[in-house]
Amino acid sequence: MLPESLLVRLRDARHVCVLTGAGVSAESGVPTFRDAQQGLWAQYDPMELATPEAFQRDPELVWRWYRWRRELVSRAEPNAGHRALAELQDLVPRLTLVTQNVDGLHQRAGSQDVIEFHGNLFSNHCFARCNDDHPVDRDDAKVPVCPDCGASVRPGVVWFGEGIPEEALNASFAAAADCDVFLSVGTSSIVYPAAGLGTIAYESGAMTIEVNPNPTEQSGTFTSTLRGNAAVILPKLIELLAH
Ligand code: BV8
Repeated sequence: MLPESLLVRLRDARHVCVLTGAGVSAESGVPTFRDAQQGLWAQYDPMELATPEAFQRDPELVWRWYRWRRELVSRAEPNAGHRALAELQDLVPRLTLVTQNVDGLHQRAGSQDVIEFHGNLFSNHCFARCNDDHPVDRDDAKVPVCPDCGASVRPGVVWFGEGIPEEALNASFAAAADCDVFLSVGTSSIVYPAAGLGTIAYESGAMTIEVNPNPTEQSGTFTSTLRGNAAVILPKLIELLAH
């Protein structure tokens, strides 16, 4: 059951900030980042592939992995958890949705102004960053070549060791510091700086809630935790909030 104190705080909130991770897309059939990879990719550790060094070492391998993920995500549908967060934006005066996910499922569920903290699977850009926009529909089987400078084209995601896009970083930190309620949904709270947002919110006086079927490294730092799946807990939260 959901704590009455959370419903009271949500009803009175002027600004709610939500951080989502791969667990929100789990019920859409998209493996979480630390789930065992499927098929051919079971032999690879995502941490080893999601780096600029991996792309420089073997661009075709990394490009194929992202192409496989794009195809998998294209076949997936947003789930009740994504849809509940899209409804939440109409139930509170201000909602900031920050996602670590690169699958675009929040936007397909109807969420507006999603902050994509780690970029998006369906955008590509020149590896030499000669000009940051390339046709989104470049999904060739082989690594495309930048038409302007001849360097490789790479997926438009933030790899380990790369900085978060400045606008996304600043907007997310500001929202965490300003919100009255912070929901951390479906993330293991391992990857920084995203994993630091909950603490910023808590130290700024917000009520912070972790929604996750499993405990995480940061469970003890939240005001409270709701143990369960996002696609179950979030719709229940919306139902109670809307009535
Ligand atoms: C950076 C895009 C500096 C690619 C990803 C301290 C400060 C700053 C950096 C660091 C730091 N300490 C360490 C670092 C380095 C590193 C880092 O955090 N490493 C970790 C491993 C310790 N951070 C970085 O490199 C970041 N860059 O800070 O660089 C810098 C600054 C300026 C200039 C240059 C450099 C960049 C990190 C971004 C990496 N890119 N993704 C891609 O997707 O291929 S991160 C990747 O992990 C995904 O985006 C994923 O979202 C993210 C986090 O994982 P989760 O989403 O939490 O997923 P996970 O599988 O772990 O957990 C799923 C959870 O869901 C579980 O808890 C499970 O229980 C739960 N769950 C399951 N089912 C459900 C559910 N929950 C609800 N409902 C369900 N049904």
